[in-house]
Amino acid sequence: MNKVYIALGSNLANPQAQLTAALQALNALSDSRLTAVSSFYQSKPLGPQDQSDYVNAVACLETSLAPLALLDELQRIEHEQGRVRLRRWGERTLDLDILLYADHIIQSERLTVPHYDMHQREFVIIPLVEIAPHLVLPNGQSIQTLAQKFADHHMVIVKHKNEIHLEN
Ligand code: ROI
Repeated sequence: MNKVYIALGSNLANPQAQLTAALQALNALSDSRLTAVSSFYQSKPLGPQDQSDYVNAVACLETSLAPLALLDELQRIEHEQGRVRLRRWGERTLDLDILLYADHIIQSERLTVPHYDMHQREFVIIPLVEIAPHLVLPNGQSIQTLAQKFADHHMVIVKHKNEIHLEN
């Protein structure tokens, strides 16, 4: 089994419900099990400001799916939840990004892991440190060090992780 961290984001069509449905779908993947889910954070958009705030979270999935097989599944879930993406850096119903896949470094046409911009994004790093406070990235950087940069973030928790319940 491989430990994989997945970022979830939505700012259309009831974002909290989008994330909950996506977590349910991740939990139902074959040869996979969700082992941790962060709180849901409301965050200001990165990109054009004339769009709604996002709801973001990070989940840990233990899976034996290979990276591209997992990517196929994430894209299937995005499409099954009626993914719309209206413009580049714009609003979307659901984004599922592989942040980390075990300690693998992947640079292929379809997939870059670790996620190319994760260390710059408070809506990724803060939920990640919540569920994996001892994590070290493949380049040796600790999540604690990365999180220090966002110590004064202004995101609000809209659903606490203890309130997130998934069915089997
Ligand atoms: N901004 C926030 N706050 N959260 C996201 O998940 C998000 N996703 C995106 C862009 C448009 C870059 N901005 C975002 O894809």
